[in-house]
Amino acid sequence: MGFIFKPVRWVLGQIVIFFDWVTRPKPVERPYEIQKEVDAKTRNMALYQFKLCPFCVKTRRQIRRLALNIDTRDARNDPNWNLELINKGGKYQVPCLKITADDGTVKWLYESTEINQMLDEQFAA
Ligand SMILES: N[C@@H](CCC(=O)N[C@@H](CS)C(=O)NCC(=O)O)C(=O)O
Repeated sequence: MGFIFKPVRWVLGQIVIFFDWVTRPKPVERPYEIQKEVDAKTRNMALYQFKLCPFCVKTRRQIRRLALNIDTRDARNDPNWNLELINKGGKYQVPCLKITADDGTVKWLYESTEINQMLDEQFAA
């Protein structure tokens, strides 16, 4: 039966991606200098994610809506990101936002709702 799940998951994923694309949110517009400050703050963030995961779509939409330039890392297909997420983040679950502070300390923030809330608190206009 396992062989059924993969294609079904793939088809559902494609549908999610399609509706995400059709209804994609419009990014906020900021004055150039303010956007530069925001970019400086998000430079130390990276989103570990899967392309077809609905929770990742939710967080990517938030990133788009807030016009954030956050690096996305494919934790399913890229073995480097996959291993880093498991070994340093602590578990194989996406989305996960890696935040590196100026002093080098790293925080791994799991759960789409928590990530979206944090981004909203920091960057909503
Ligand atoms: N409550 C979590 C759910 C995240 C979740 O279930 N992610 C799935 C992908 S859609 C996952 O990481 N699965 C790990 C795996 O495939 O082994 C959230 O909202 O972020």
